[in-house]
Amino acid sequence: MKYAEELNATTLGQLAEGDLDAIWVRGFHSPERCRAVLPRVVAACERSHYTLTADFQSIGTSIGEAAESAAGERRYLDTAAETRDLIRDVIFAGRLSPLDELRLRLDELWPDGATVARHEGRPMLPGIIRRWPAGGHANPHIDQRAIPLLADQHLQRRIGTNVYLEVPPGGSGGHVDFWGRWTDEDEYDSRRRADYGLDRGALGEPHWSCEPTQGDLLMFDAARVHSVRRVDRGARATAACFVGVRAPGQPLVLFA
Ligand SMILES: O=C(O)CCC(=O)C(=O)O
Repeated sequence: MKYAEELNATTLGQLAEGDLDAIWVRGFHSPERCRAVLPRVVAACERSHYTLTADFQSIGTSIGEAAESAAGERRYLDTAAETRDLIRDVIFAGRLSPLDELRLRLDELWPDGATVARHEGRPMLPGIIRRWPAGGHANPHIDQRAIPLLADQHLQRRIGTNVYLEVPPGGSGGHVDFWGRWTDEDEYDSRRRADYGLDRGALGEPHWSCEPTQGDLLMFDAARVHSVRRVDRGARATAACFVGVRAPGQPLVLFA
């Protein structure tokens, strides 16, 4: 895995082209500002009802849930604005959230700007908050491009994007583990577990493991199999979205 430690026009272009696997920026958001929002993150996550798994919590309805059924897709579009406003107005309470800040930076760095993805004229969700209490994890998976809601975006690459608002104490899990790139999404579907993702036991040792610290930003090619290692102690919370790369001459699109 090749990664850069700075987000700039060059590294963003390399990640979009597949010449880099990840960009890991330490201290993208200050730990103090992360800590300030945690009580509201915990409260919102405790109230959430994520439908895909009990392995972690996720507020609102995510693109992963939208991909599961037509009803999920409708719920996603119907709730996107209220989830966006909850994150902006209640959780970040008037201060710029790290993902809103990232969107500004991407808009400035990418030749054709960056914007929130739209589906049939309706804005998609620009970001989400997830939380892993102790014991939480996420199975190895890729984040697919071939889902109905993304069809009209014609994505060339889907970049997983996470800012770490809370991390477990060092060495207590929560690492992001990476394996190889999976390009055939139909074959991936045929190997999927009944709930989501792949069996970790079938993959062998990860090729790279990232143990982020509070406030870090990690962007990576979501076609690489990745997982969240079990949180042994403490908790882990992220502000997360995807950055979609389209054909040359098109803006980047953000969705969650
Ligand atoms: O929380 C993370 O570090 C990775 C989450 C994840 O699996 C993803 O963004 O697809």
